[in-house]
This record gives sequence, structure tokens and C-alpha cells, in this order.
Amino acid sequence: MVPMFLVNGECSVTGKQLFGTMVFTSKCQKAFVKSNEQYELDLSAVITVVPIQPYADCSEVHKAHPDLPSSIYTITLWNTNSRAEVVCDMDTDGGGWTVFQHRVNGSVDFYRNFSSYENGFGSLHGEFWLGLSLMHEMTSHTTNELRIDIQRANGSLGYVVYPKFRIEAAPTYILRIGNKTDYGGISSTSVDSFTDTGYGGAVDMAFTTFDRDNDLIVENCALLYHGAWWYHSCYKYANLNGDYVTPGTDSNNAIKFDSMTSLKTSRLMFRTA
Ligand SMILES: [Ca+2]
Repeated sequence: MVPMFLVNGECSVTGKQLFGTMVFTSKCQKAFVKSNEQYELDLSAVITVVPIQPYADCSEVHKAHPDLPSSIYTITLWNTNSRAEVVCDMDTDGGGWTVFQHRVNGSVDFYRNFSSYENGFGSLHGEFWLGLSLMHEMTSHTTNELRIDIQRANGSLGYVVYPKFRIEAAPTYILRIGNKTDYGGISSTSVDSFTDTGYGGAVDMAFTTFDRDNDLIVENCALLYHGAWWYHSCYKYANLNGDYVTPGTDSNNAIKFDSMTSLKTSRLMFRTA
């Protein structure tokens, strides 16, 4: 088993995990493994290395190391014991969030097939989708809450938090979720639509992509609206994996959550409640 380390010290490698290899950062330039106890930087600075336990998600990382910053961490999944790199938000509302969707500039194509959404795609340093398979395993270990943050074309922000967030197992990865517990900057109509079991809601729906039709109409909602989602028949407000277009565009195919115009950014994440 490869030893895992969490570097915590004076330089900006804090929070990165090293596997006995060099690491390059903006401030530290490079660091070499010296022993299991410390790293020696080429700047002659010595920083402390803390062996990491097999944390199963960002909530566990945060609980064990509350001072660690938002960063990319390697976790060990609780069931399969496989490793995964995840983006942890340690800042928002107390931290401990595992980010599973991030869109900010359209650099990554989100119009993808089922296999891509199952296994994840994109760059953890930019835009990405974590993957339904990982999301299922991570949310079936503990009770979680979901948080959605959006930014509109004019820069205004909105967020909503839902309890009891869980992704069911393959092959359909059904979304389970409770009614909102907190929200701000978004109308209650649109955030409640997300958990409406009637037309347009996402709760209790299976995941649909252009090559896997699990929605409730004859046509394929992912094909109709250029997205990939827990489509009902099809959606009313939320199409967060739709096309990234010029923010503020009025398009049914675009990335949207609370209005008919496209968003500038979105971030979806969960943590142990
Ligand atoms: Ca259909």
C-alpha cells in the first residue's frame, strides 16, 4: 500500500497529498520526500507531514483536520476501498463539502453520454462532474445534505440547501432528497420545484443522458434540452448540466436553475448532515 501523507506547514503545499513524488506549487517550487515524517523543500524549509487516515469524503477530512483549506484531496471510498481525488470546499458555511459539479466558463463540454456521467469527467482544477458511481457510494455511507450555489449573468448569487441527499445505485442513479432547509437569493418557487414530484421536479427521478432514456416522456429529455439530468418530463427550472452559453441567454438548452436565462457559474456539493 502506498503511504499517503498530508502536508501541513509553512508553504502552499498545505492540503495536497503526495505519493512519494515531487510536487510543484506556485510558492514552494518543489518538494522531495525525505522520510515518512518530513519533507525537505529545495528552499531549505522543512515542513511537517501528517500521515492521513482513509477519509471517505470531505466531511471526514474536515472533521479530522478543521484547519485545512479548500483544495483537492485524495479520499478512500468506504465500500470499494478505491481511491478518488475530490474537490473539498472547506469555506462555505462551515466547510466539509464534497463538490460534484462545477461550471464556471464553458471550458468543458457537459453534453456527454451515460458512461461519462457515471464515471465523471472534466478537470478538478476547473469544470467537472464527479461521477454518479462515486456519488452513490459516498452518499450511501452517511446522511448528507446537498447545497447548490449559482451565479447569474449580472453577478448576483443564490443558494439552496436540501437534506437527505442520496444517489441510488446503478443502473439509474435515482436522486433522493428532502424539502429545502435553507435558501437565499433564489425564489422559493424555483427551489421548491426541484423537490416537486410533479412536472419538472428532479426528486425521485432517474438520471437521463442522450444515450440513456430514463425520463417520463416518450422523447429523450437530454436530447431535447442538451443536458444530462434527473429529468421528469422534462424540467421546469433546473437544467444545470445544459449547454454553457453566454450568461443571460434565454435558451431551453442552457445551464439554468431558477429562471429562463442561463447562469454564469454553478457548484453542487454535499456533506454529512
Ligand atoms: Ca423518454
